[in-house]
Amino acid sequence: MRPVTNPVLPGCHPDPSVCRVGDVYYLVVSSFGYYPGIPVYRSTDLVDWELVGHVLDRPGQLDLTGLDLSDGIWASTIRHHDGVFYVVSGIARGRTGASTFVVTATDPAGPWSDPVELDAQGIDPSLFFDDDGRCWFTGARDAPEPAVTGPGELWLRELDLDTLRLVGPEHVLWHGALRGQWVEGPHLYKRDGRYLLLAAEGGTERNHAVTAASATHVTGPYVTDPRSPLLTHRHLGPDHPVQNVGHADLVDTPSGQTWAVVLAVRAVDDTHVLGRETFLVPVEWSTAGPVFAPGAGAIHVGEAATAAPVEVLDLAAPLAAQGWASLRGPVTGLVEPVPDGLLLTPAGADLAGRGTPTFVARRQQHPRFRTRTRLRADGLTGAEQAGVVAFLHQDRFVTHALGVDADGSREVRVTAWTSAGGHVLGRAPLPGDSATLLITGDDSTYTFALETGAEQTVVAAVDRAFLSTEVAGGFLGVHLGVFADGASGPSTAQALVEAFSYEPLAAPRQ
Ligand code: 6LW
Repeated sequence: MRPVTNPVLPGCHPDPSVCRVGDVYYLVVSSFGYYPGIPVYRSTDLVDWELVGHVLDRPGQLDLTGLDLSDGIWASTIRHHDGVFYVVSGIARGRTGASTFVVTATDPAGPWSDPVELDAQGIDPSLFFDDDGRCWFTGARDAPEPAVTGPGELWLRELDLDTLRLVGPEHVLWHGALRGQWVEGPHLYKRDGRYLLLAAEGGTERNHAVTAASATHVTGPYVTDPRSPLLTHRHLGPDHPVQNVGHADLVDTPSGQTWAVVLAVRAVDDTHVLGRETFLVPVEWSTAGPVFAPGAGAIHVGEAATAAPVEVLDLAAPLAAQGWASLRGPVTGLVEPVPDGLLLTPAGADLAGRGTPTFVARRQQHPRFRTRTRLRADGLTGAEQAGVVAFLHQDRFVTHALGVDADGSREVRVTAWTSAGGHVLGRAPLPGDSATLLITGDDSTYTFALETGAEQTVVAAVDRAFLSTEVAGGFLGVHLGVFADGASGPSTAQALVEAFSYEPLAAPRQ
């Protein structure tokens, strides 16, 4: 096994779920309002992951129109049984209202089936295949009483694999170990003849924790593991660089070593912008049950996490295969690869709305980075603009775009957007039709600059906390991308993204 460099999936990759088939591991994460939905990653060592496809990549499978970007696809589970891959997931509308579905595939790279809706309330569905081949569905839903905040009850029902329907009686499994907040993210396993139930508790913020219970029968009764929480960073204080650890899924290597994938955030000054990321943690077994990160006490960020190569947008390959995504649906006709670039046509839908604007973006995956975008725009009028964006969600983003000023002269302007609208932070005149736009991020600031030859002119800078989850809310991490909006009707303007690169930057030497 290679040394673990955490996070193993940097940037917004929360709620990881993993399974193994032979020597190969497959992992899915939440995709919220992004399209295509539910990325599938493949690995042979649990450390290096390659994007191989998406579970929901046809409009007929997924309708996210009108949703808050932090709603949509939440925690899914991937499992493999008898030659078939299963993903159970749901479309969340608010933290407890979700429609739950199951999809299947024989190749995890796709195609996946159309979703089959399940008669299940709540969130965070999971599947467990018992030794006798029966499949058990578990999920998290509101508890009747005593009321806790968020889902407080983990429940189980059998899934009939022939009809893909939930059948038989429902069983309430557990109300968590901490009796506090958000008992969710259940996964069931069988170990040494006992059924092990893992849960995420405390909410996905600083109090997040992995807890456990076990039972002799799959339907219960489940007895709380008194060592719970089995993994958390809630006690390490706000200065620990890794926070919010929780939401574990277990997988065994072919030689019997157990690992957990969990979500966690990299916090700086008690805020994070990268979203919840996927970390890998070793697990050992004691007579009392699983021991997470044995002997280590805490999870740390690996050095190599900042030493990744520059990534260049490959115009000849599909955008989704390179980790680019749009908002709530496909952008056919709005964002089109052409021989000399990516053609953007300004749409009426804007980034602050709940539709599908002219926008594609990829995750910010490193605390320090630079994007460099060469853009040409023709015919922009009125409020139309085209450029680059550091985007957290529809109520929080910063655009760095070509447009025209009140006199009709070309300019570049940087605008900070909140739910109250846009606030222009800086402007610079633009002599021609094209510009090289830079976004640079570090531990304190996002800087938006114009590059002319060897010269860089800063147009505006924004405090990093402006784009953080702690300040702006939501479940997401910053994405970096290109967009065109502001059209009041069919637009004759067009923008061409001639080149885009994303470059991780090393930390300054102390
Ligand atoms: C996920 C749930 C959660 O479904 O956040 O706070 C949701 N907890 O486990 C979205 O990631």
